Amino acid sequence: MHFPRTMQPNGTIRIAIQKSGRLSEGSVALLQNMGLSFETYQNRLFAPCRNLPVDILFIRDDDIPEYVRDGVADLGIVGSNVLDEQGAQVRRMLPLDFGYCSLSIAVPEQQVWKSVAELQGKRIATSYPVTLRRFLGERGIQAEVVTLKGCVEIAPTLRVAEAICDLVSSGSTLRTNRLRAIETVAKSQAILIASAAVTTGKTDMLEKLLLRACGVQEARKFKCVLFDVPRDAVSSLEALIPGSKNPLVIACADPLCVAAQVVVAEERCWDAVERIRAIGGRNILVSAIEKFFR
Ligand code: PRT
Ligand code: ZN
Repeated sequence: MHFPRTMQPNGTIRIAIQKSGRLSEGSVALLQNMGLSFETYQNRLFAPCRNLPVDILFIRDDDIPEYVRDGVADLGIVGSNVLDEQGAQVRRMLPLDFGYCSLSIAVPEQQVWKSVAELQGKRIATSYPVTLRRFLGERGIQAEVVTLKGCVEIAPTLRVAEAICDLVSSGSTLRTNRLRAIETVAKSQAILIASAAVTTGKTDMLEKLLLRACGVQEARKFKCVLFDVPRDAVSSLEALIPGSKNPLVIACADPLCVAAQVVVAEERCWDAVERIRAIGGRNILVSAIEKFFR
């Protein structure tokens, strides 16, 4: 695909995201949360941002590493599985906490094989031949890698291969095809990538965008907890709630009570609520954080 130069006035940043697929929604949501304002109508290939010198390119996910490597796009969002397979020379900036899946080796349910070591001399069908060969090589397993573009899961039924190596998320495709995962080759999630060679004149804007992306991602990991607590219990907060160092404490009309605010990791949130209640905390409000810059 060819994007005319006129679409990229000097200094304008280009961000490549998947046009239509599993990463599209998460990618658009991230960019919008970063304050980029652009249209997402169907069949779009290109959208200029209204409020910043940024253009969004909508392309196939497999093309994203190459676009970023060649500097056609400055930033991109792609699964780490694609990066690993292509070995593209790009900078991995930030894991994005969506598009989770694992590249797994699976065998027909009725087979007794329990580990990849038992696949010596067998054929394994995959769309990820580079990653699979590397994995087999590291384990000293001599299996034949059969490269398929898609529909890998039917390879054992068609007797094209004895096993497969494909992406798995819910596992329902494996179950439907009466396959069983026996080994994880790699885990994957969406990643923000950047071009290794940054064009002069773009550095400031790129740094701004990366700061915004980090702020959005960081916010997802934490909750803000606001509550009333007896004044004499405040000193125990720090010991009680990991990460609540230096809590914000505000005086209340009742001199025996204060309002306190702590930021806690999402996974510790329920625990924190119980601990706050245990020291007499009440009116506990737990809210999402939209952006978080440490
Ligand atoms: O057209 P384009 O080339 O852009 O899209 P695509 O069809 O190549 O990609 P797409 O949208 O299927 O996947 C894009 C990226 O999403 C992948 O590169 C992964 O990083 C990520 N991802 C996350 C997945 C899955 N989960 C996933 N489950 N990609 C593919 N799958 C497929 C898998 O290949 C298998 O066919 O879904 C099936 C298994 O899913 P479950 O839920 O049944 O286990
Ligand atoms: Zn693809």
